[in-house]
Amino acid sequence: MPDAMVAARVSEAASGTTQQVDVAVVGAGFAGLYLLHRLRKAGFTTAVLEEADDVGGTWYWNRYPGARCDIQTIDYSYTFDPELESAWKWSEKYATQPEILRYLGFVADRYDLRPDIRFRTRITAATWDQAVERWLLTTNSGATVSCRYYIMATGCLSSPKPPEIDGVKDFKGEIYFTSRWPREEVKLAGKRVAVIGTGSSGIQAIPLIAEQAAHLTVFQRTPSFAIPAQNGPPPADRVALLKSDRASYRAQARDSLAGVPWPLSTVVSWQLSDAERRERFETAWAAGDLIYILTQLWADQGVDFEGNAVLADLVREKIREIVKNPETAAALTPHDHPFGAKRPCLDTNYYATYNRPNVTLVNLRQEPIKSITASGIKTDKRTADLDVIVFATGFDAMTGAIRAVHPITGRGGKSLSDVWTHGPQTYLGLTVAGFPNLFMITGPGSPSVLSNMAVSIEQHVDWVVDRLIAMREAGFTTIEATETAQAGWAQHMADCSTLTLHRLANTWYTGANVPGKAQGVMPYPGGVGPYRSICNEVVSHNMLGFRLTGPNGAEQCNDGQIVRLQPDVRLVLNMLADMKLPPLECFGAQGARDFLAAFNAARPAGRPVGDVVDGTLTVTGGSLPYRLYRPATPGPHPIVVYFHGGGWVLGDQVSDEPFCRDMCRRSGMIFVSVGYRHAPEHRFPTAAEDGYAATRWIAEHAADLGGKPGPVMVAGWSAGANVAAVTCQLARDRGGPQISGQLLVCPVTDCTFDRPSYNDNATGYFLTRSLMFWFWDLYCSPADRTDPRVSPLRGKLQGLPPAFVTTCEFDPLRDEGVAYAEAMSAAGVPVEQLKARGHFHTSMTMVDVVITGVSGRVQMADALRRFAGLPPAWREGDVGFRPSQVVAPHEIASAAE
Ligand code: NA7
Repeated sequence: MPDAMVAARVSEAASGTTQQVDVAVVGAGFAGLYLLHRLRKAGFTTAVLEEADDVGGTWYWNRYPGARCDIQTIDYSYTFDPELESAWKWSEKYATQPEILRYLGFVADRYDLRPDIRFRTRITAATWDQAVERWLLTTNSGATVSCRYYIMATGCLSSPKPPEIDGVKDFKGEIYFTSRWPREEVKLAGKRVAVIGTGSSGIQAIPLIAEQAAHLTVFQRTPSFAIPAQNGPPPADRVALLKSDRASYRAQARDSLAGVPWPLSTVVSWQLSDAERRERFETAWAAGDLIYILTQLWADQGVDFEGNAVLADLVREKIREIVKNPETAAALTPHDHPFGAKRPCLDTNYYATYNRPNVTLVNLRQEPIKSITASGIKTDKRTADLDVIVFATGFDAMTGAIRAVHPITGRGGKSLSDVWTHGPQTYLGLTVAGFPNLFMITGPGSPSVLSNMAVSIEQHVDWVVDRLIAMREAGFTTIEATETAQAGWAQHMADCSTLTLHRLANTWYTGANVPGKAQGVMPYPGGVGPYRSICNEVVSHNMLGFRLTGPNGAEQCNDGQIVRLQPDVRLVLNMLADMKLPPLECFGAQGARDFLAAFNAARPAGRPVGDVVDGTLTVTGGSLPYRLYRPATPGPHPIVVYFHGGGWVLGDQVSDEPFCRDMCRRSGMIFVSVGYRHAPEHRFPTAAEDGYAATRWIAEHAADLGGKPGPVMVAGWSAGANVAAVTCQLARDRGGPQISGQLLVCPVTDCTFDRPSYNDNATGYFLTRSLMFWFWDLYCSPADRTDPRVSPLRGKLQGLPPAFVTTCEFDPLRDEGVAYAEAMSAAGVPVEQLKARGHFHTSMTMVDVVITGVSGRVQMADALRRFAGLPPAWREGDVGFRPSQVVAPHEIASAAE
C-alpha cells in the first residue's frame, strides 16, 4: 500500500473519537484477513488493527533469505472460496516469502479488505468494560476503539525472543534478526557473517547466506532434524489429486491429523522388516514433505520411543552421509530429542553447506558463547571476528504475541498476563474464562503450530464467526468460557500430551526456549480432525462450557467438560460408532464368536516375545488348550495363569494375544492363557471349575513349562478376571495351589446390575448393559447367580492373595470391580487399585491402539513383579531420550493418572 494512503488512514482514525465497531481484530495476516472477510459478509462492523504498514502478518516480517513455507503451498492456502483457488496459481511446491506475501496482498485486494484495516497501529491496552459489555482498545496512535468482540489474530510466532546474550549492544557491525529482516537488500557479499540459531529460520537462511558471505560461522546450540525440501514446481500428482475433486481433497485435509490430506497410517514399525522400513524412509526422503514423513512411515513414530528411534537413526545416517567432516556431522546430529518432538525443518542444501570451505560450525554445547564484543563473538575456545551477526533465535511462541504485547484486562480487573503466569489456560485454545467476548485464533490449546496453519485458521475463523452470528440471532451479547470447561480442557490437553512425544523435548512448543517461561506442551497435540469434531460437539451440546448472556437477564449456561475420555479412547469409540455395528448379542453365540475372531484379525498382532507355545492341559471332564508366552530373557520365569475376556461365551486362549504378549514383555513372566470352556454349551460352573483346575495343572507342571516352580499368579480380564478371582477363592478353600497374587482387570464380581456404572455406561462404550445381560443369561441361571463361584463379591474374602484391581471409568463393570477391591481390602487382603480415568472396558487390552493404556499396563506389570518378589522391570526405551530434564513416559503417564 502506498505510504500516503497509510498516512491518510492513520490520521483519519487518530482524529476521530472512539471508533465503535462490533468486532476488532488484531493482525492482518492469514487469520485477520479471512476474519475480516467473513465478519463483513455476516454484517458485523469490523476494524482490523495492524502494526505493519501492509498485510501479511508472519509473512510480512519474516523476509530473511530463503524464507519459505514448509507445508506444500497447494495445502497452505485459503480454501473458503473455490474461485479464489482457481484465480491463484502457485509457482513452487514450497513458495518463497515474497510469493506468499503477494498472495496475501492479492486476497486483500480481491475482497477489498484494506479499507477496514488500520495499518501502523499497535494496541497498547485492551480492557473489558462490564457495564457496557464492550472492550476498549487504546492504540499507539491515540485513537481508541470500542468493540463488542475482540479477536486476537496475532499469529503463533510473531513475538521475537530477545537474544539473551551479553554484549549485543557493543557490537559495532551490522545486526539482523530473521524475524525482522529489513525490506531493503542486505549486502552480505565479502563479509564475515555469523548466524546464531539453527531452527527452521536458520536452516533456511544458512545455505543462502553461505553463498554470499566471505565466511559464515554458524553458532549452534541444539541441532535440529532437517529433511530436504526437494523443491520445484508443485508436484503433479498432488495437484492432479486436488483438481480431480477439490472439495473432497479439502474435506480430507480438514479431517486429517495435521491438516494435509494424507491417509491415517496403520502399520507399526515392528510389523515391517528392516528393508521395508528403509524403503519407506527413502520414499519419504525423496518426497521432501514434513507431513508425509511425520505421518506416513509407520503409525508409532510419533507416539512410541522405539518406533521413533528407527526413523531418527535413518535421518542421522543421512546426515553422516552428506557431511564430509565426521566431527561436524556429529555436531549436526540431534540426539537429545525424538524426531518430530522439536519442530523438524525442511532444508535446501543445509547439511551440504557445511562441506563448503567458507563455513564453520561452532558447537555451543562444547564452547558456549561468553559474550558479543565490538568486533565479534567470543566463546570459551575462540573469538570470531565478524561484520554481521544474524540472530535466528526464534520467538516467544504461542503466548508471546497475546500475553506480552499489551495488557489485556478482563472481568473484575483480571490481567491475562497474571492468569497465565503458570502457563496458558484456555478453553479450546479459543477463549479464556474471565475474559468475555475475547477470542484467539489458533491460540495455545488449539492444533495451531502442530498443523497446517491455513486449515486451522479457517476452522477457527469459521467457528468464531458462526458463533457470533448464532448469538446475534439468539439475542446474546456476551460469551465466556466456564472455569469447569477450562479445567477440563487443561486435563484433556495433558492427556493428549501423554500420548505424543512432544513433551520429551525442550522446545518452543513447550515454552522451554524462553528463560523463565512456564513449561508445558502449548499446541493441541490431538490432531486437527479430532479437534474440529470437539469444537462442533461443543456447539451441538448447546454451547457446552460457555455462559452466554444477553440484555434483560437472558442467560444460558450448559456447564461441563467436553472431553472426558482419553483422546485415543475417544477416537476408537468414534470409529466403532461410525461402523454402526449391530449389537453383538444379535449374532447368537457362534455368530458373535465368528465376529470377534474377524474383528481381532484386523488389530495389531502384538509384539514379539521370546517364545510362543501351544499345548493342552488336562482337567476333569477333558482337556483344555492353552497358549504360553515366554519372555526373551533367560528363565526360569514366574508363571501367570491368564483367563481371557468374553462374558464366559466368547474368546479363546488366543483372543487376548496382544495383551498377553505385552504383559509377558513388561513383567518378564510366562503368561499361560487358558482356553476354558464356554457357555451356552458349558454353563456355570464350568468356566470357574476349568479355571481352578487349569491353575492347579499349570502349577503342578511349572517346571515342565519352563517356569519357576512354586506359587503361580493369576490374571484375567472381564469375565476372565471373574474366573481368576474365583480361582483364588477356590484355591484357598481346596488346599492349593499356592497363588501369590491376582491381577483383575475390569472384573465381573457380582450379579446385581443396579450400581451407578451399569446405568451411566449402559450404552456407547462397547460393552453394553444389554450385552452383559445376555452373557449372564447364557452362562448362569438366576438361581445360581449368588454363588461365589460366579459372584465372588458374595464369597468369603479373608485369606486371599494380594490383588491389583483395575477398573475403567466408562465401564458398566466399574463399580463392582471397585466394590470387590474395597471388600477384599476390608477383609485384610493387600489390595492396590488402578481407577483408569477416561478409559473404557477394552482400553487396557487394546495394545498398540489405546496408547494411553500403556501406563496402566506398566503399573499392572510392576504389581505382578511385586507379587513375585521382584523389583520393577527396567524397560528399554523408558530412558532412550533422557539427557537431562526429560522424564520417562511411564512416569509422566502415571503422574497424569
Ligand atoms: P526456533 O525454531 O525457535 O529456532 C531458534 C534457534 O535459535 C534454535 O536453534 C535455538 O537453540 C537457537 N537459540 C535461541 N536462543 C539462543 C541463544 N541465546 N544462544 C544460542 N542459540 C540460541 O525459531 P525459528 O525462527 O528458526 O523457527 C520458528 C518457526 O518459524 C519454525 O518452526 C516455523 O514454524 C516457522 P535451542 O534449540 O533453543 O537450543
